[in-house]
Amino acid sequence: MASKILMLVGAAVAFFVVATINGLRSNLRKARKTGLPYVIVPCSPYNGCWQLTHQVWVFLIKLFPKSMWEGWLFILLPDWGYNTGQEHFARLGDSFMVVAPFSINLTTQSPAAIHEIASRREHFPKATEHYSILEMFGRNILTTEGAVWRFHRKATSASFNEKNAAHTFAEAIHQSQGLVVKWIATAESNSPTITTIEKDTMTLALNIIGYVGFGLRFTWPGQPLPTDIHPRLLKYGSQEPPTGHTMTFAASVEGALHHIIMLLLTPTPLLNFLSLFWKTARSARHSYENYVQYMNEFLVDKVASAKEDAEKGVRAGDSGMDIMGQLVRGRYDDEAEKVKEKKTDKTKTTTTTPESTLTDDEIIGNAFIMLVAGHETTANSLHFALLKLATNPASQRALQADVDRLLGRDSDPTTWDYEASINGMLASMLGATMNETLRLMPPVVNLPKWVTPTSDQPLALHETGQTHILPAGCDIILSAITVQRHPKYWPATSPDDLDKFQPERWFETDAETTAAKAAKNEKSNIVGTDTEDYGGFSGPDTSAQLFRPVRGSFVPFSDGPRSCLGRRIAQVEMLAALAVLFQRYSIELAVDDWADNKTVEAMDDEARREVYSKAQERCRETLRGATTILTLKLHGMTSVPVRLVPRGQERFVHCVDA
Ligand code: HEM
Ligand SMILES: *[C@@H]1O[C@H](CO)[C@@H](O)[C@H](O)[C@H]1NC(C)=O
Ligand SMILES: *[C@@H]1O[C@H](CO)[C@@H](O)[C@H](O)[C@H]1NC(C)=O
Ligand SMILES: CC(=O)N[C@H]1CO[C@H](CO)[C@@H](O)[C@@H]1O
Repeated sequence: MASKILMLVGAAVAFFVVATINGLRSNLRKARKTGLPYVIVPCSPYNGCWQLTHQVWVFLIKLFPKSMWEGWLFILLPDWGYNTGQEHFARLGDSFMVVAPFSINLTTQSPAAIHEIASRREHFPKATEHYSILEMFGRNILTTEGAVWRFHRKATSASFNEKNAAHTFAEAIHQSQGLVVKWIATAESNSPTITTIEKDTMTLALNIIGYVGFGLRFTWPGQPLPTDIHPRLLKYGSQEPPTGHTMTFAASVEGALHHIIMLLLTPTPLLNFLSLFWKTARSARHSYENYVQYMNEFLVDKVASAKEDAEKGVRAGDSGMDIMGQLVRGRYDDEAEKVKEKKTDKTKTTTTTPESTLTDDEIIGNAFIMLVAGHETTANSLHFALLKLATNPASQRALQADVDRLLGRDSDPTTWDYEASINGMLASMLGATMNETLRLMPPVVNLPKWVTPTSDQPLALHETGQTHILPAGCDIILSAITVQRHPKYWPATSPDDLDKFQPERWFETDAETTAAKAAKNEKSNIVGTDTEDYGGFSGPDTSAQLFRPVRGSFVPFSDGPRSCLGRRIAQVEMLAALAVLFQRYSIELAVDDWADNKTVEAMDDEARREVYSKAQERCRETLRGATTILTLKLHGMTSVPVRLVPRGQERFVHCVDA
């Protein structure tokens, strides 16, 4: 018996070894055929086993002489693009193959290749397998490809128009004012030290996405509920758990998103078991169950509202942003149309072919994906933007000057007009700060694509001047995080210049690198480009008067038909929040670790600059420690304490870098 088992194990091991060798050989052949440089690694970095145990292996591997591992080990380390920047690309070139026994990838930071791959959607589909876990509630726009994706994109993109962007602008202003109230004073003191602003930027983004996704008006603790809410929707904005629920809707969304990785990876029975004795699992389950219950009720309520409106002849999209509501109402639009026609007394009825609509699961799936896509991404970007401004006082002051110029220092933010202001805001230090933050710390660091499994695909590369044939089914990683610091495509004054936060670089119009010049004459003549209009904002990406990055070198929202549907919404949110905060306040790093308030009070400017420089250095170092779990952010317990102070009462940012 024992010998039989041994034989079986032996056979399994032998089989595995042979399969590994064969796999490696075959992938190596494919990689060589492309003519690109390649790196061989023992396993895929996304291998679950490696991800769980890599620290042990890395420790063991590093016991060997450096020359044995320095050429490939980096590939297997999380966030190598963020941590090592140009180092490995400088050695290997902008595009190289990664070969493992069971996987083969192209990794590229060539802007032209990024742009081309993102544009040729049918040749290089999105690698949706990486996202399939996000289908827990139903198929949706983010996780599908091909005809199904088109259908989801069409259904959801209807909400992303300029009218709704204006509504979102107003809501973002309102929500940012709630944030200011929270930050500026507590019962004990004014301008208290805020140990971490991340939790609050998450709440801000959640409150806004609650509006964008569901048409809800969430409130900050202590704020009165809005009065113009349909009674049916009251319970979703409630600050106390409504009857039948054990937590508020906002808390359930926050909890479900917070525990998303656990929820995605743990089968329900296991989660239920773990929650018997593990608090985190209990909290995850609790949020999840509440969220699911809310979503089901929501669907029923939205259907009821949609029916009422259809009877009145009101069409979807007439009443502010509400993606889920719009998806539900889409079903009733035909009816609304008929009612309208009757009312206007038309004799001929146009026969509209009813398109098939999304199922309940798909509506709930898309609503969830809007939360996932639009919550943490925006929250992180704002979080980082605020910290960068606190660390760079000169930029902060320039931004305030722009806010004064564009919107007025004493104006009431609730009177700001979207249409009149948004372009100026985008083209000012507000837009530059947003862009510079997204350049340095894009929430989505890599864009996963793959070569269609049905045929090899040619890809012409600028750098080599050659066309390379990529094997069918090959994975592709578009390295957003590194191309955005590529010295060949971004004007730089010193080697580390591109690692610095300098929003002013977005105004350097005469910094004409040859590449930038080329981009201006560039026509999109890529064969296979998917040029259909898939909705979302289609206005110009950058202003002609400003610095314009080479196409493919600035891709925080990706590029091509699969680019971010919420780009305009995200921009509007961030610009509104920055404008509200800096119109009347400054953000300073807290120096509590080096000096107490009394000591600071007694300091002259020189001493203030010195103590502030310690906080600046600490902040830069903390931000270098950001890591990716779904998005790039400060995970774990790290944070940077700051204070929000009324303008004119700054302790540091008025005299640092002055
Ligand atoms: C700073 C904020 C944001 C950033 C940096 C960002 C970035 C991105 C990126 C890089 C993608 C492409 C992902 C891929 O190809 O793998 C994407 C897709 C998407 N984003 Fe955003 N996003 C942001 C905010 C938002 C917001 C606020 C919403 C919704 C209101 C949103 C909705 C979506 C959707 C629906 C997709 C999928 C589009 C498709 O596949 O057709 N995003 N986003
Ligand atoms: C300085 O004062 C603020 C509030 O006014 C307070 O939150 C902070 O903890 C104080 N710092 C120290 C080191 O006492
Ligand atoms: C920032 O980027 C957006 C588009 O991504 C663009 O419209 C805007 O002009 C840019 N702002 C500046 C100051 O470069
Ligand atoms: C970094 C990288 O490229 N990883 C991918 C390589 O390809 C396999 C599948 O063939 C993927 O699972 C990895 O994510």
